Amino acid sequence: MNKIFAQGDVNLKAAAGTRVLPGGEEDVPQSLPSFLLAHCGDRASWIYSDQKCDGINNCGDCSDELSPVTACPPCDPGWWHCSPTVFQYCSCIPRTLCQDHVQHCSDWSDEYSCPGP
Ligand SMILES: [Ca+2]
Ligand SMILES: [Ca+2]
Repeated sequence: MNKIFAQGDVNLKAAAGTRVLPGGEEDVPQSLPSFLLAHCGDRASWIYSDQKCDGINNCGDCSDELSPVTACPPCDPGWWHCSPTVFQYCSCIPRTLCQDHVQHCSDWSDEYSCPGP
């Protein structure tokens, strides 16, 4: 006798708990609608669609924040455009990191040019 497992429900719950890892390492959950998901540049990793262009490096290679995979608008008003020195960001850093006496941009513009939050 063949049993039919309701795998969709199980996968959905597992996926909802895996937002921690940048660019989930596991397979794309088949049970999620494709519009909720976006592939990273290496195609093996994926993120939730709302993680695109949120300023955070979710894919690990910034492909969720930078072209060619993603066309993101310029930094939001609360962000400063520079080349970050920290892995977490891609082309903008939160202005809360400006004027804090710690280098967050490769050209130090967060400390010398950015007016602050
Ligand atoms: Ca992101
Ligand atoms: Ca800083």
